[in-house]
Amino acid sequence: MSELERHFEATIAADHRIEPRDWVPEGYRKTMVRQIAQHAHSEIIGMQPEGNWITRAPSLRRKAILLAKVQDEAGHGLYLYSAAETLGADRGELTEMLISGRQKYSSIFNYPTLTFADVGVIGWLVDGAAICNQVPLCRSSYGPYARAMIRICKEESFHQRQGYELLLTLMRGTQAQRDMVQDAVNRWWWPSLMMFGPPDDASPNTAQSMAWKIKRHTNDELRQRFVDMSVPQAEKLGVTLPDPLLKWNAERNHYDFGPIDWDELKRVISGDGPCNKERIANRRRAHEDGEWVREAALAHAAKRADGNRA
Ligand code: FAQ
Repeated sequence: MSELERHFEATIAADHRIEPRDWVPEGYRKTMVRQIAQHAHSEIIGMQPEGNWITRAPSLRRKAILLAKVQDEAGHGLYLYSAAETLGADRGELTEMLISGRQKYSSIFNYPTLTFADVGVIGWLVDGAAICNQVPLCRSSYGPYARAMIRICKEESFHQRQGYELLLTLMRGTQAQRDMVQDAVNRWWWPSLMMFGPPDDASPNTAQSMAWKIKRHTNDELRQRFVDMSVPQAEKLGVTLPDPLLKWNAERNHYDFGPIDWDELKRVISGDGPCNKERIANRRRAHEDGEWVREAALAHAAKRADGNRA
């Protein structure tokens, strides 16, 4: 083992952070770029389902909150692309990989937002699942990613509360509003459980990512934590989670839950979810429409560099 490899292994074993200056094995770099890029793409594509409701928010207050939330997602995406750049990735290339379907983003953002209650349920369940998954990533072994997670989790936590508060308000409203919330919960519950990824025995990356301390828990551990956390919140809200097998198991000290449709996850990840084509087409159009801005920024930077040389 070389001196560099020894240093890498010792840093991981001591639970210290790997920094951009450190040598890393190629597999570690690839895994980190893959995860960070997928995460960044998810934040950027994740602006679309809720962005769909900005112009139709029911009040100025709800519009202002939603605008702020969607802007936060953009910030998270840019922050994460910067973290990927510290590993030598090129932001332009990552965007190309996204819009050509060569890199993934979270399955959850391929579902449609049919009513304003979906905005509340995304905040409650989708941001709730994101927090559950990302709080342990604050201790991920790659320093720039772990530090990005601290700020992102703080903002996600605000997002989750706004969603839950929106739902509490709707549940205090008319029967039609309560039905709208229940319908949104019925549609988003199972896709939220799928956000945690395939089950552990079908997750090719978990073992190595745990050994490198990139991931701190397995997909199934985090999914269980999310179910346990969500059941009392659903009770307080007065909605039913759409799973007849959901039941407290005193022996395991956890809720049991019904089987997840893994074929649906596979379909959605491989491009065949309800909104995949629309999401990518929108992202591609935005990228192409922004071409002149990138050109102008490059021309401006070149002029400034020339000016500095003169
Ligand atoms: N969707 O071996 P594993 C947000 C892929 S939150 C799509 O288990 P790994 C906030 C996986 O990449 C959402 N693909 O993989 C927000 C791998 O692909 P590859 C984003 C999935 O990496 C809220 C293959 O399947 N959060 O954006 C999914 O060990 C509201 C095999 O899977 C993150 O990205 C899926 N659900 O574990 C924004 C968190 N699951 O490349 C707007 C960071 C798995 O090998 C509004 N990421 N795949 O072919 C992670 O924690 C991990 O990457 C996992 C997957 C847990 C997602």
